[in-house]
Amino acid sequence: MCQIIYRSLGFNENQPPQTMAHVHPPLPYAYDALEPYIDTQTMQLHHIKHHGAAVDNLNKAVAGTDAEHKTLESILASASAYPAAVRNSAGSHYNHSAFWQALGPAGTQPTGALLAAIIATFGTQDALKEQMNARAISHFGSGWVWLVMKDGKLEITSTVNQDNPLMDTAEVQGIPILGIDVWEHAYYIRYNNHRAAYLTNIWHVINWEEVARRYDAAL
Ligand code: MN3
Repeated sequence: MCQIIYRSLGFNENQPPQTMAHVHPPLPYAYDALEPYIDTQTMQLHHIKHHGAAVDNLNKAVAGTDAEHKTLESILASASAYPAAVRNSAGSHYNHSAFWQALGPAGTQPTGALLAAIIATFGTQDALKEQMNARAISHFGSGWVWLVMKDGKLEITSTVNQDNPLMDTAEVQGIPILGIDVWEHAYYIRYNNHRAAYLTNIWHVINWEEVARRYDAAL
């Protein structure tokens, strides 16, 4: 299943070892595509500077170590075995790559098996949003809130810093279906300290087609 996730994010595990350097993928839409919910300046800084630095730091942190030729998924699955610089930058690279793809211009809605699972688990789509937002608002400091598949069921969890549910260190391990960045850099320019307002608005720009695709792949 991890292979599917890995490929689905555009990484190619078949690259020969000498070209295994981790690559910063381009944003799959324009920097202003999420306006007015996520502003252009935030998207530029977040994608180019924050995510770009994570990829650079990851390549530096693994250089000359036994992690140098490991896939990103392999590093995450053994996160406890690596120093903080590797764990943080690998997590950041995975989390942000998945985040960009799970966002997109407003207008999509959950459908099919994903919608059925949301109704079965949370009652309504709004209840899912409310529960994820409550988890994100109560999350202290920087981190991510997640919708994961665990033992065949949807579950909400959160992780600190750049950790994620694929890491062997995660309190709740599962397949990430949707991750929302709750670091201040994700919202501070437009929303200042109003994390709740950011969380209310981000649901307008969730790419439900991508989220449903991940759910189907995880089944
Ligand atoms: Mn971020």
